[in-house]
Amino acid sequence: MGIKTIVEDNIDILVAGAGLGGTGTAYEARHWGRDKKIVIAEKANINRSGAVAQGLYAINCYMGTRWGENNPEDHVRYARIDLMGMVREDLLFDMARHVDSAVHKFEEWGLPLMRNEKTGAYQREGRWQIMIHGESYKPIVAEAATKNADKTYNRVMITHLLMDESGRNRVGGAIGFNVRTGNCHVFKSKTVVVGAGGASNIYKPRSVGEGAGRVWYAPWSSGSAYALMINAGAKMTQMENRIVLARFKDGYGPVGAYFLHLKTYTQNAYGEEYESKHFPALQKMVGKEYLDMEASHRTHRPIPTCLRNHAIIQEVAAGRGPIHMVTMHAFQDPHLEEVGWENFLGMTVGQAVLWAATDLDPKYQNPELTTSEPYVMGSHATGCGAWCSGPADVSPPEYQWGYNRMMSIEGLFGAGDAVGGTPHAFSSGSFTEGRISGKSACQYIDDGKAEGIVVSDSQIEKRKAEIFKPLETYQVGRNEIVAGTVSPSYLLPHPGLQRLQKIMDEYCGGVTVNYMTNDKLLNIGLQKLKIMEEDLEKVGAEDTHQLMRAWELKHRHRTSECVMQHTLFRKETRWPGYYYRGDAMKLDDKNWHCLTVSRRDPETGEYTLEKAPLYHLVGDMEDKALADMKKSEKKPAKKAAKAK
Ligand code: SFD
Ligand code: AMP
Repeated sequence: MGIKTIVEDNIDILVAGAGLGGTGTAYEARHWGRDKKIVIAEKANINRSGAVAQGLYAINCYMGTRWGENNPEDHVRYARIDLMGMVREDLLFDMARHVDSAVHKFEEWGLPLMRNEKTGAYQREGRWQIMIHGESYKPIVAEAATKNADKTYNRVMITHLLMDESGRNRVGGAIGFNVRTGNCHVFKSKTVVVGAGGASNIYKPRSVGEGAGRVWYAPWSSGSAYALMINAGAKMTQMENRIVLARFKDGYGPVGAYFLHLKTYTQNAYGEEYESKHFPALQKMVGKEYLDMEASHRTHRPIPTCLRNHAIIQEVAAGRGPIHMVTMHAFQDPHLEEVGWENFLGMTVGQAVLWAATDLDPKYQNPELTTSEPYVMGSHATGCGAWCSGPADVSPPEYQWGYNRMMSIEGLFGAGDAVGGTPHAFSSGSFTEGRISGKSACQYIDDGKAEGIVVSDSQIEKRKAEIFKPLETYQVGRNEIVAGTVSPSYLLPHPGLQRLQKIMDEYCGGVTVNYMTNDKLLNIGLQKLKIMEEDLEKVGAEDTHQLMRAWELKHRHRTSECVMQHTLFRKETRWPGYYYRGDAMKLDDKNWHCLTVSRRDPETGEYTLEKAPLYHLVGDMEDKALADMKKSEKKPAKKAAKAK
């Protein structure tokens, strides 16, 4: 075929995608595997890749155990409430008990963490979030990873995992191509840790036309983590749990710092509080256990993210939109005004630029909020991802089959968005999961589990032909026409993406249908995705950049199919505000208090779905930290009263 092939052999740990999860893996694997060969394959440049490319203004997962703030159990309870009960408590607990040490490392490596001048503790934004000057967050963690890896391949997109052919359900490496040179890259490895991130742009975004490309999660998050694992036959969990986010309109600026630190609040177009109006009906849908305003008030228990969305969606549908974030009060305080702007300058520059460009000064005008299109990911207020084995000391037998964070395929591990059932990990928790995977992978190799892996040349040649086919399809088809964009014999990646987004939007609960779907729509959608898959055989790529787009599209398509299958399987509306099953509008604990697990057969393409038990390993009682928080909140109030 005339394409240069570069083979990297005898790898112990291959990191496929080095964002926050993958960098954690490379760092930790070196500690436990001084003698191990660690190689990173990264689609972009590790220094500015992934969701944290632009930086962040907060680390959203930090227990603060050192300062007596929270225990890991508290965090499990919090995430469980936020996700309407559906989390892998073993994995969450395991992440939470280690996350603080990752954050302390970040500080050691030079990340500026803000401090509370009075207590010396890290400056809290909210109960779990600490504030950082985080524009350079990604280069800092990237340095730790590259220094510990034997080799970092930038600009190499992994398209497939390679499988062991010795008769075991075991991984043998990965294959892909350099998006600049077009070289084929083969990685023969004893273990692979997938850290290739979540998926944006699989649903039609609100921003189209001139705004296209502006989305909340990174536009380059192409669902590769999911597609690589699904195509290899790994079991997936909670893929129906896509996330919708309340965001500042058009710039997609996050709201956490505003709600939690600036103490801003929302109101409808007429200046009214609207959330409580929707809660009685919502309580009927989900039950008192999941929405109890009185208890929330008493215990400071947050309203789940999806239910807050629900109130916005309902209020706008009732004709009382837009929803505004009331910033005008907070911004009168010069310090809070500075924080408000800096929050975006360090994380979502586009939001600050948009406000400046449209003469919107939040000090004098309350900006609009909206609910975003859905995203598929596993580290924010959502837990899509692979079905992974948990830690031996905590996990019940159904959750534990060997090595921590190993998937249902031997030697295949995951971190961050790739791992299912672990929401609220965010950047720090994803890095921590990467560390856990790196350590486990070393143990797996040291236990002799990776002996005798066979990856034949014919497997590699087959994949290679598949990877580069879009270049050939374009070259041949291009001769049939005068202009390059519309051809009878090929489909280009961008129109293909728009087709996918339209299907997901209309049939699987996107923005144009107000997040509504049902069994009929889902079945039609699945049929359309199947037909689209046939057409994806004819995707054409003009150059290696478009070849990357072609593979991103294929990965997004596979991720979408899995989301659609899961959404059809879970016959209830578990997360109102994320999506609604019109044919099953209530939360149904009797039948669906369970996790969902799927597997796609790589040979036939057929999915098998099953229910997995949902174990509540952490008790329900109100935690000590909450009680302490309530006490400390009362003190300043008394002081303020005295001062007056
Ligand atoms: O405000 C391939 N996130 C936030 N986390 C926080 O801790 N605080 C915040 O303030 C956060 N907020 C936020 C966040 C993200 C974004 C985009 C915004 C705001 C605007 C979330 C975290 O960023 C997120 O949880 C982690 O980054 C997840 O880590 P990980 O490792 O699962 O994903 P990644 O970092 O995106 O990295 C993926 C890497 O894989 C590469 N890649 N490489 C090879 N082959 C392929 N086929 C590949 N496909 C992808 C990518 O290039 C990347 O390097 S707030 O909203 O809450
Ligand atoms: P966001 O900026 O929306 O991505 O959220 C950042 C962090 O703040 C996450 O941990 C969210 O769960 C949390 N958060 C955002 N909004 C609220 C809110 N209204 N109440 C409680 N927590 C919130």
